[in-house]
Amino acid sequence: MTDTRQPPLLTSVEMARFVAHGSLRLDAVVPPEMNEEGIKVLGEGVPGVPYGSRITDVYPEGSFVRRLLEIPAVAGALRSLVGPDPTVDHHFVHIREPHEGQAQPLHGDAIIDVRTDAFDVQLMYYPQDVTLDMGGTLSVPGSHLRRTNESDTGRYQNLRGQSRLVCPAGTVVFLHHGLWHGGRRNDSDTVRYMFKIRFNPTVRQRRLWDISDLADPRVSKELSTTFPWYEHATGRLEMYNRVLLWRALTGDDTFDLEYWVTRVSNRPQEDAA
Ligand SMILES: O=C(O)CCC(=O)C(=O)O
Ligand SMILES: [Fe+2]
Repeated sequence: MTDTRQPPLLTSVEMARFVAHGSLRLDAVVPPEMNEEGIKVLGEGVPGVPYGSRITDVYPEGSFVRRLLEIPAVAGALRSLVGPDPTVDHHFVHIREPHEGQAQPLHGDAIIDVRTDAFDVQLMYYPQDVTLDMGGTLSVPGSHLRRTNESDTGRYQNLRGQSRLVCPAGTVVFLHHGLWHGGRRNDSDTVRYMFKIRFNPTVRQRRLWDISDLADPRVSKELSTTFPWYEHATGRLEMYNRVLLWRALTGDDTFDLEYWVTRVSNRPQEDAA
């Protein structure tokens, strides 16, 4: 039996990597027998659930989705990112038909979302091997804190550093809700399945992961990652916004990279003597 009370939590370095990249990829964490079952379950369709549903209400014990969420690596990542008992915003089976002839435009899954201290995650589960021509999900690393509204980025094609998902069966990817992404065109002969669940946190997203390595210098290194599509100057805004998010996630209001947030928050209130 899987023990979901003590799932392996993310480390601070992994969490910082999520804050920089806007995604976390767990390759082949779902075992082959479950993937076989998953293709069937997704092919039959998974009926929608009301916004704000509890996991225990909509994914009964023993059901396919519940077992997916109980896989230790999946449970640990979910708990580290959004905490215990997140609610289900919505879920959907995304199918890209063979030779369907079109791709989904680049988008973020939020029309208006200006939160700086909280985020939702989207779990994406791929039950089959996804090859380059099968329409894996395209995403733009480091784009999640560049606020745009839903499909306003749809005009952009092929940003430098973008990633077209190619993965082994049983891969689960978690996306920050702001990450720019879109299903690619499926040029293969195979139907591509993906099951998405968006989760809303029900607790403050503070120190929910394994913080024993919080002082590891690799945390700042991860948070300083730049991506090839960033502009020389504006690209630094991403680092600035990561600092704000890292401060919110850790509760450490002194954390900074290169004094950027420290400078910008310097607004002395005392009059000169
Ligand atoms: O089909 C895909 O790969 C992506 C679908 C999508 O954008 C979404 O689930 O929000
Ligand atoms: Fe989407």
